[in-house]
Amino acid sequence: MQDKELKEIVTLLRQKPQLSVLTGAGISAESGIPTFRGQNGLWKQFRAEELATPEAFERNPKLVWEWYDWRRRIIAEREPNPGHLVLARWEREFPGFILITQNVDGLHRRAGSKSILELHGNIWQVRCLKEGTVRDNFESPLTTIPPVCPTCGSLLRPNVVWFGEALPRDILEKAYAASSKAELMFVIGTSAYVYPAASLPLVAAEAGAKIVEINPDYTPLSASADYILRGKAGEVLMAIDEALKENS
Ligand code: BJW
Repeated sequence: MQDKELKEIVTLLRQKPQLSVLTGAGISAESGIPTFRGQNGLWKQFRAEELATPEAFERNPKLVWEWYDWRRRIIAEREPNPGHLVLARWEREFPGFILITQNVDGLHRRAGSKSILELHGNIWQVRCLKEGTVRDNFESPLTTIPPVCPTCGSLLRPNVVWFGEALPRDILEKAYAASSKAELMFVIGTSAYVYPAASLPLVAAEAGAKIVEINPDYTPLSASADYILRGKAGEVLMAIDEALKENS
């Protein structure tokens, strides 16, 4: 851990800044949930364009649902890790704290976070293709693949955002607002590759926020970050949280 950077970040946090956090798949990696890109990433085993696009779903809903059912089963067996838990605590300690996540796994909520903007939807929700209604669905494994709407019998899809689809407008607007007003923004466990999510830290930086990146690897955002903590999200967040509590 980089001691000087850690101390400076703790000093900033003690000033109780307007704090926003953007997370990606890397924060759930320590819970045992595969990330998308990288060595054991989901895209190594499956081609993104075959599974995470509306065209793929139209072509083969059963295949796409099998992939989601497999991921839902992995997630259902896993627990939030110390990284999720620290962020849930920070929500209670920092007034105006906003958590923006690209993750669909629901682990932030399970860790106790409440003020969450889920940019890419939630894997535990389904949407009727005909009626557009959204429902929770925690059945794992699914008994019928592809699942159908209990009221009209039409095909259900996962309530997530695929490539080429617009992000939910109200959520995206809130995420831009939270980024513009942030004084400090943590960007944790994202390759910063997928837009518009990747533009949020740039909006925050442009508006004057200090940016802290937590990631074991270099990302396109690294060049614009004020502080870079190279390491695993859970370990780094625990270290910051412990330092924050010392002599406070
Ligand atoms: C650790 C760690 C540990 C490992 N601790 N860290 C502008 C420029 C260029 C392209 C575009 C643009 N605007 C839009 C586009 C197109 C496209 C896009 O961005 N393409 C890129 C590939 C270039 N964007 C879209 O299509 C978006 N839609 C859109 O813009 O619509 C416009 C529109 C408007 C009006 C009408 C119609 C359209 C939609 C994007 C949807 C993304 N969907 C997915 C799937 C969600 C559902 C599902 O889960 O199945 O979202 S793709 C996938 O990538 C998923 C993720 O949320 C997202 C980001 O991935 P993330 O979280 O960063 O994960 P990884 O795996 O990439 O990175 C993990 C990181 O963790 C790594 O850095 C590791 O080092 C690190 N790590 N262990 C900390 N222990």
